[in-house]
Formats: sequence, C-alpha cells, structure tokens
Amino acid sequence: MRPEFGHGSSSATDRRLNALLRHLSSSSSPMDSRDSISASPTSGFQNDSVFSHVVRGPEDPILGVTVAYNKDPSPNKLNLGVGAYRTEEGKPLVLNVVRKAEQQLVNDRSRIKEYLPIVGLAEFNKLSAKLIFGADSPAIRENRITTVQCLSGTGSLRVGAEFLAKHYHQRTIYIPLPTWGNHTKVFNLAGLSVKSYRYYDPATRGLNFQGLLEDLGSAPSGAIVLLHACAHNPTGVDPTLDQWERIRQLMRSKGLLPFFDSAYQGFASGSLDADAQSVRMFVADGGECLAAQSYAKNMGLYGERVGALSIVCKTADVASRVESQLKLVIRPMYSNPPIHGASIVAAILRDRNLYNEWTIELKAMADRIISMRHQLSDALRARSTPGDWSHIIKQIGMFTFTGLNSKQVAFMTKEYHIYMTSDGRISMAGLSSKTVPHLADAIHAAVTRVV
Ligand code: KET
Repeated sequence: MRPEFGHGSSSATDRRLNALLRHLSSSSSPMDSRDSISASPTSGFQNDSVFSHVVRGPEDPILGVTVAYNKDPSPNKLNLGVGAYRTEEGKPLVLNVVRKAEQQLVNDRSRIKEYLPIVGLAEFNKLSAKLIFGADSPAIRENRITTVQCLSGTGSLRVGAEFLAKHYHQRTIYIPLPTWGNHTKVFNLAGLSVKSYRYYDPATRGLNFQGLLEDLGSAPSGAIVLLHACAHNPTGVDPTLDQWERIRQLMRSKGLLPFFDSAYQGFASGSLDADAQSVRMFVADGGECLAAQSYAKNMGLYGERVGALSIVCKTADVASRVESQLKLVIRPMYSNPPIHGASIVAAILRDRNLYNEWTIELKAMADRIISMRHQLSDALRARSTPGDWSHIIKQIGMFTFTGLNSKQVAFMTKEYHIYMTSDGRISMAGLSSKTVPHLADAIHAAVTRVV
C-alpha cells in the first residue's frame, strides 16, 4: 500500500504530497527520485500535468502587438498598435484633471473602501447617462434609462450582450465589417450569434452606405445591430448625420435593436456633444437601445477599467425590471465593480470647473491626433509616395486605416521596427512629430518594394 498523508483530507497540500509520493514510488531508479527531489519539489510533475494537452493560444491581434513591441530591443521601435494616447514625447498621459480629482479623493478622509452596490456608484451612473444622452434628455427625465457601472467598454458590451442573450427574443447581432476585433468574441461568448453588415468600401476608403442599407434591410426583424457611436474602429469612417438619419429610419421601421459602442466620445470631433449625436438621434425618437460607454480613451483611464452600460427602455417600470435582471448578470460575473475609477469620473463630471478643464484637455488630445494626420500626409507627399493618401486626413478618431496589406505591415515591422495591427491600422495617437518621418519612410518603402 502506498503511504497516504492526511487520511481522507482533501487539502491541496495533501493532494500534492500524495502525488509526489506516487511519482517517487513509481520511479525506476533511486537516483532518479533523488534527482527530482533535489532539483525542485515540483519538477517531477511536469510530464503528467492534467493540462499537458493544452495547446498554446494565439496572442490577441491588438494587445499582442504590444507584447511583440516590448520584446524588440531596437531604439527606433514604434508602437502604433493599441489605441492608447501618447504625448509628443511618446509617453502615456495622465490628464491633469484626473490628477486633481485623485488628489481630492486622497484628501477626503471620509472616503472608504466598502463594496459598491452591484450596479456600481449611483452618482457615476447618473452622470454617465447625462454625458452620452445629453443633460436635457427626456428619456433621463422620464426615468426610462437604467445605467450600470461596468468594467470599461468591454465589460459593458459583455454585460449588455449577456442580458440580451437571456432576455431578448432575437439572439443575432449584426456587426460592421470590419469592426473592433474583440466584438465577435465578446458577443459569441455571451451566447449571441454574430453576423456582419457591409460597412467599409476599400475602393473608396469610405462608407459602403448602399451595402449597409441593403444588409440591414435584409436582417431579420428584431435583430440586434452593433453601431460605433463615433470614430469607427478600425476604419475611422463614420456616417454623416443625414446617413445616420437614414439608418435610424430603416432600423426603426424593421424593429432592429441598436446597441451603441461608444469608446471614443470626444475623440472624433473634439466635442463630447457632437460625438454623441448618433446615439441621441436614436433616443430622441422614443425607441429603445443599448449603449456601452468607456472612459479608457477620453479620460485616459485605460487601466482603471471604468465604463457604463445603459439600456434605454419605453417606460420607467420596464427600465427598473431590466435593471433587476442586469444585477443578476453582474453578481455571479464579478459581483460589483471597482470604486476608484468611477469615483474619479464622478468627481470630474460633477464639478463645473473640472468638467471644463477635462473638455479642454480632451480637445487637446483630439487636436494633436489631427495634427499628426496632417504631418503624416505632408511627409508622404514630400516623398512622392505612390497612391492617394487623402484618407489619412479624412478619417477621424484615433486610427488611420492605411490600406497597407499584411505583407507590407510585416515588412515595416521587420525592417523599420514599426508595430501595428496586421489589417494596416495605425494608432495616430502613438505618433509624434519626431516619429512621423520614420513612419513615412517605412510606408514609402513598403508601398514601393512590397506588393
Ligand atoms: N469598443 C471599441 C470600438 C474599442 O475600440 C475598444 C478598445 C473598446 C470597445 C474597449 O475598450 P475598453 O478598454 O474595454 O474600454 N479598443 C482598443 C484597445 C483594445 O483593443 O482593447 C484598440 O482597438 O486598440
């Protein structure tokens, strides 16, 4: 009989010791067992891991770019992958207004670290709804909106999708082609089935409006439609207000349910109100919709994971029942959201001075990105780089969808140490006046040397 530790105890330590004993007693040579003991207490387990069948998963197409960039020792390396704002010095930026709000929080000795309610910080939720739907929104006045604090934009999308999969009669969501790479995974894992609608036309580098109308026109009645509220990622191409109006009419006539992803409010035009126009049009008609908000980009709170999901309903009574079900989605997922980021946002949104300061800093970030567009476009013109590059200036938001193919991207990474997603998207927010010439040289070489 093998010796057993713990006599029926199931503690993890006992199980490990028992496994070790089993391993030792089955070793053929006493030398082997001594070696495995002296090498490391765990090294003997490596070959019989219960996870030995697990295959290595691929890196994320966006966040994996940063992983590759971090491994590159070149002093000239440039990360234009992830959509994260950098200063002219190429450094991450913490907004002044965020520093001020954090100081206020630290100074306030009455602040505690208790759990938030399942739906998060009430004041944050109220102010977030006001930010996206507008201070004078009738839907807010009529209490027809439920807003819950979630883990940034991604978490808001996921909670919204889980709710829809459980409680909405249509489980198909239409996403634009192309779209942010994580959309398909978030919605599939939540239990929705994902289809796409035409959005971008590579020939014109603009919106395929006809294709969009046709695809949404033939979607089954009641289907969910994911819409980028502004600054479409990755294309930087948004519908005009007239086109939004046509989309709204079509969707309402077919009873399609809009689910807005608002990750860049303030980054498209520099104005928080202008960038929420699309959402407000859909709320103004009295119909229902969902909106996922992120403060990652517009307040630079990436790692704080602060965002909100709002569901606009027909009546206050429905909204309150919907909220009760959102709590049942959230509680077993992460129980309740973190307090710090939401407190920063609430401190800024509630105070007129801080709010104004924020809008100025936000506009400065948006303007720096626009100036990068002009500098890159000028640099390509100066090099007589073949092709029409006017889309660099026409597109809006954090990204330029360059039109470079995956071979050209690979070439730029290998020869110039420039990191970007393989679909040719570059984060303009990662550029600076100093790095524009290097990027322009790389693009010029890629389009002239790699087909
Ligand atoms: N929606 C869109 C359209 C989006 O681009 C992002 C992030 C998110 C939601 C989620 O952001 P969150 O940090 O969860 O609030 N996009 C950038 C970062 C990423 O991929 O996570 C990006 O495209 O680079």
